[in-house]
Amino acid sequence: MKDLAKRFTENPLLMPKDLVASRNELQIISLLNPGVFRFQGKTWLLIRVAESIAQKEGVIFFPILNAMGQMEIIEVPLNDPDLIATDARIVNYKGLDYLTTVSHLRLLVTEDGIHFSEPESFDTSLFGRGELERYGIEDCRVSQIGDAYYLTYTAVSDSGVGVGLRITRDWRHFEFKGMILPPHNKDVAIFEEKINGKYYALHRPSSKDIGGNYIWLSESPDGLHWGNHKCLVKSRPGSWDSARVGAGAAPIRTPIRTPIGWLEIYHGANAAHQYCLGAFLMDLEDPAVVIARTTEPIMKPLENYELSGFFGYVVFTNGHVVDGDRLTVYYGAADEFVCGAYFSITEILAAMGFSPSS
Ligand code: MAN
Repeated sequence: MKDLAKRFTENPLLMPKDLVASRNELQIISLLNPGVFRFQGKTWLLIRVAESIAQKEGVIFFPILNAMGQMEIIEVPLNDPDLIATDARIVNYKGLDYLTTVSHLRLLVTEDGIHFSEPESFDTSLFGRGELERYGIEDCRVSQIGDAYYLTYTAVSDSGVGVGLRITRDWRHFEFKGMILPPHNKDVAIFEEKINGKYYALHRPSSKDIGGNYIWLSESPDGLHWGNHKCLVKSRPGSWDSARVGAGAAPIRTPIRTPIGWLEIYHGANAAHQYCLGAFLMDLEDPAVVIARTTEPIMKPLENYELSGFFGYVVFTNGHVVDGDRLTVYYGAADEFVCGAYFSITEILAAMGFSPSS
């Protein structure tokens, strides 16, 4: 069965061997989940680079950043009875969770939307900083509000998974705003326009007990302090998004000529950790009102590079570019590659029951 995505024939656009690791002794395991923005007339990606050291047989390593921001490696024999290593992404050792890789963010630029390179005159790597980012920083959304770029990313440490914020105007200097939403939370997409004088953001708190992995909306007077939280979109039992849902990039005011709402592309997964994309539409004046949501995925893993990799059967997006009806989505495939696909916004709206004249 097909989906609504028109994948780039050049996919995968980026794979681990295309970039150089941040340190000699490290190797890049995955390139994935890019934030996307326009700057100086070009399209830029802020991709997640997941690194570890070369694996040896019979031993597992998991890297963490020490207080100086340098990587330290913990090494454990695979047959250690205190080790639970059933997921390629996370291990549990002596009752504590660790990631198998540490991620940083890397800046890339493109002229044609397809070929990317690290811009020479920029410091292209952003690393985790401080105690709450010891396991790395991941999956950054970039929202442009005026001339400011808001970077909201997953900050991981032994204290949990929360959301960090850095703000830049020139991609050379960054204001470090610390953790804006505490654990467990991720997938924060700030709206790129204020609504009735307030900032809005989608986010994804989760509870291990009552509740689930749902998309929430919150508002803020200043883009830093968030409140009036409302639960917006839930996982659906029996569906492709039965286990978790999370926002992609900033909502799109759409269609451009006659706005009917805020369109959000989101990811959903089932209990088997199979990730697809869907969409929902929020009211233009009051985004707490969800007008419509797609039933079937608008994109699902179909190509080899989506079905197998570091963690197979995954398409995940947190970055796109809008040009009229054309939505260019950049996405992580199989948690290992960066890929691109075009969508028609009209077709996504049609999948929710809106025709161009309705
Ligand atoms: C999940 C996955 C991983 C990620 C961790 C921490 O397990 O999304 O890729 O590293 O959460 O954010």
